[in-house]
Amino acid sequence: MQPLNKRFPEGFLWGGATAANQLEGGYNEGGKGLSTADVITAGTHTTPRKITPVLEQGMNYPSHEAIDFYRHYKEDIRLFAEMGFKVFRMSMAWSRIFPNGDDAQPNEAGLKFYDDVFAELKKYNIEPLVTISHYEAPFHLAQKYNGWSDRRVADFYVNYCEVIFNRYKDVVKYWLTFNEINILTMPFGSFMAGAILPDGNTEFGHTAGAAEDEALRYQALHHQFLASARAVKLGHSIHPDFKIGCMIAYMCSYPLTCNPEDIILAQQKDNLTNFLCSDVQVRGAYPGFAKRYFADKGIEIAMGEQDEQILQEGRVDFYTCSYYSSTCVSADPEQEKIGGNLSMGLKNPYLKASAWEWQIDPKGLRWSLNNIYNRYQIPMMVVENGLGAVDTVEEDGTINDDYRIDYLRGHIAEMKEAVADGVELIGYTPWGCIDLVSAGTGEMKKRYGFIYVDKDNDGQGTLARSRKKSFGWYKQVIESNGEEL
Ligand code: BGP
Repeated sequence: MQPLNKRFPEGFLWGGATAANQLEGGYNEGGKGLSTADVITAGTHTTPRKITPVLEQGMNYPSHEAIDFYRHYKEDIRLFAEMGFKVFRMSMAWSRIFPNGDDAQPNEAGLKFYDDVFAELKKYNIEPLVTISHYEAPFHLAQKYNGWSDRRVADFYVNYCEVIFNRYKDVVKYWLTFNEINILTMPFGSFMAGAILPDGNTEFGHTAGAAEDEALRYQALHHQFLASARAVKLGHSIHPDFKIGCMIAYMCSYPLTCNPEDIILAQQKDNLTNFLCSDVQVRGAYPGFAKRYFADKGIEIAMGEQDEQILQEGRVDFYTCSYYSSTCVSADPEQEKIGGNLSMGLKNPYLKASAWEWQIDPKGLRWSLNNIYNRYQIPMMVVENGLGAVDTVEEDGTINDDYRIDYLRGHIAEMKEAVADGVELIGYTPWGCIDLVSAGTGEMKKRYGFIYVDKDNDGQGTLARSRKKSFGWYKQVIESNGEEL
């Protein structure tokens, strides 16, 4: 027996992750149409965001300027290169390419913008990892078709894919069809992930929670599955070397106790929230527990005759997920009062939480990676992970984000353990490698970056970039391929 080599593999893809609507700005420049993200106002941890179909004067819509990557991309990519990035996860704004989503022709200026971004990445040998749809769609598709609830939106999406696959086939190899596709199963995902307009109540994240809403979300999800599968098949026909993956918000939920009721509940939650989508995207068919759930809830998914075949023929090449925290579940409703209720589940007495109540659990990442890999045995990437925190700029301009270093160090160490366990992990792109707008709250002060951006919650600031302490630390992590943590 060889001694165990506890190291990240050679060629491991170290980098960082972002999304267009949280980063780019230039929301109405270069012929871009309004996207669903562009009509959501800023909020805070305690005040909800609002969806305003007609833009209101004087309102702060964080996506409109974001951190203006639109104009700063050269500077930002230079900083990523300085850290030694091998890969950069970004998304494309669909409405930059098809301003309305259902246009006959793509917008050349939008395509040109990404030509320029990819050329800049190429200069530094940074591999792009492109999310085709990250929490946005052309707003027109929401207004005219009620977003993904309409099957025709899948055709528009596939058309968009065809255009970008052909345009960028020589510069982009890694693609993700939908960001955190499983978020569409949750009430707050309707508009953000599904472009489904809220009925009456325009509070971001709000749906009536009624049974028909759930059925509509699963129908919309089915349309995204079809769109994803068709994109995979099409992508492979356009370039056989394309690697096209799924992306799941992996939510690690432990049973609160060893009561078998809690164990079953945790497993059910793992199945429904984490594995339903990846089973369809990786294995090409709905799992039995999904069919049972639909039957129990009286949900009937309208399926076309070819749909099963489409799903089967469009299986992804690799699996990716976000991982931020873990929670607990209990079959005992009293536990909510006793144990403490976090926004995402029950408190774990062994863990500390971030200022936004996200529990910090590096070991949960090792557990999750093993759990996923045991099921699929295909290459995996962690494409989001990180600590959202308030940073302080010292008088001398330094930002000493040791808490962020601690968080990432712990998670990278556990990824290394997972690699030693046999998990085929090929890359890691921590979230918000440069400070950007929070997807959940619309805030700027919830920062994840190695690079600080001078902008506050009200949208004020110079947008100047500066290196945090974690910048130098991550550079050394990449240089040493994860040996120096
Ligand atoms: C994921 C999203 C990202 C992102 C991240 C952090 O769910 O894919 O877009 O922003 O979470 O969340 P937040 O920005 O709410 O802190």
